[in-house]
Amino acid sequence: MERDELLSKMTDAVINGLPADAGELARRGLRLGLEPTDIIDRGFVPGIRRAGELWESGDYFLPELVSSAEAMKAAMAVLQPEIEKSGSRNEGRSLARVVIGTVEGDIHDIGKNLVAALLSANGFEVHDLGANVSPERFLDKALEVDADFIGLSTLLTTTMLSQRRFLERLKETGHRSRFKVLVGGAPVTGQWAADIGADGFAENAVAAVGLCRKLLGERP
Ligand code: B1M
Repeated sequence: MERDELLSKMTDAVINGLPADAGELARRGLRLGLEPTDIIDRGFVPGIRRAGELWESGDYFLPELVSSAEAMKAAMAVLQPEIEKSGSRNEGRSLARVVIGTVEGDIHDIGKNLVAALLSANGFEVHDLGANVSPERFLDKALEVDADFIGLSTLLTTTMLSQRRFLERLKETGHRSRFKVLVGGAPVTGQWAADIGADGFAENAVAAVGLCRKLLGERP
């Protein structure tokens, strides 16, 4: 199968909510020598975005969106370990420690998982707290592992406020200067990051790695 045909089948597998097909197509892409991040960005992400549009326009109901998310996750289960394996591990030393999660009230985790995998592949020690993470858990974990970065992901406009609340909590508890706080997720912008006093915003997983490197004083 040609590369472009394969990528478009990946998109269709997510739109049609077919996890087994998505997993198999991901494996086929790897066998063909495609980069895992390329497979995600050009094959699967267009599918989940389209499913979101169909849901928004009322053509899909929630069960269909859930099936699409399951197909996306099946592909990610194949590709994420490959991303983590592929990276430069900095000869056993981690560049810095990152605590990451999706904020309280939000269960979306596909994009956050991708950011975590890419950071890990690029030599960061990543502590992924999952989704629906309370401000207390973020802070406790960051203190426990002596994190350099705390990454807050959110996909819902309503839960963007949880990012602001976390930064306020850091200030109230006297820990603000101890951690660099990064925010991201589809509705988040650089302006929002500046408004709430975050240290940075990244549009996607590659940019998140660049931003962390930049904040460490390295070349992005
Ligand atoms: Co939901 N959902 N969803 N959903 N969903 C959106 C976000 C939505 C935009 C769909 C729509 O209306 N078109 C909409 C939000 C509207 C809004 O807030 N204005 C929405 C809604 C409303 C909901 C529910 C409330 C629906 C309901 O129950 N009525 C519900 C949420 C419940 C809750 O959380 N409390 C819900 C549920 C779900 C599913 C469970 C079905 C599923 C999630 C499965 C999962 O994640 N485990 C789902 C999905 C799949 C989506 C869409 C279609 C796709 C999200 C995704 O995975 N994208 C989404 C529509 C969309 O975004 N276009 C939608 C692919 C992923 C690779 O991209 O997550 O953007 P993304 O991550 C990128 C960047 O944003 C960035 O890098 C990533 C990789 O490049 N990034 C960071 C992300 N985090 C970062 C952190 C960083 C830096 C960069 O630093 C820390």
